[in-house]
Amino acid sequence: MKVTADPGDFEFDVATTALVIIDMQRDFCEPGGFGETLGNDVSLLRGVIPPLQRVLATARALGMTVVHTREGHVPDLSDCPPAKLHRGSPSLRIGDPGPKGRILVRGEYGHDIVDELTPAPGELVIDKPGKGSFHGTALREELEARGITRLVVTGVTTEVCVHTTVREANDRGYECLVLSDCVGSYFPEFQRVGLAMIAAQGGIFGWVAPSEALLAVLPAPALEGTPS
Ligand code: C5J
Repeated sequence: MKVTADPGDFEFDVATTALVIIDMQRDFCEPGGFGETLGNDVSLLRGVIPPLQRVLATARALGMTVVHTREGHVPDLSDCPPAKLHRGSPSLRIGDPGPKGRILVRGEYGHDIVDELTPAPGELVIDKPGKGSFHGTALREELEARGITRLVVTGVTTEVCVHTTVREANDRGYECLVLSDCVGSYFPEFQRVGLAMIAAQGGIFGWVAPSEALLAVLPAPALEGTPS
């Protein structure tokens, strides 16, 4: 299959491509979490959810490998480098109690994925201590075990965890397609430039396309209640 993308067609097949959904956690997408403690308007990320739901529904119907990631730390914060813990002047720091539980701590309500995109049984959930999805995780081994060579990358935020993951994936030999309307930033300028950087120079890190371009080449999933 070929998706019309920037800087050119992205070729893939369903069996060897994973949908990767990065950090669609309450801590980033809802008030009272990590994103808001840093002074961000979290409502800017909510627009990603509807197109991502459509892509996720299609991926599930086609039996594609689906990977969800979550950024966060173990409760004693032993996997959180002091540099990350003490940086900046957020209203609450990582590990502090907030309205959705301890900020960016595994097992807390705020650390989990938003209701609209709850992982289905059998889907991979990768807990990561850093911005990249490969650093400090078994993601590479999990992908290799499933014969995955290409990634369709979505989630938040475009210029931080999405970018870091695409760069890590690129260095590990994965071909990445980033869906422009399924990734989000708190900063419209970073969204624009972040996407441009991926596809520049002949696709220095990968390809970029809107989700409709991908959905146009995938078989439409059967609608619930529709006779087959
Ligand atoms: C950030 C992320 N922005 N998921 N994390 O700290 O992009």
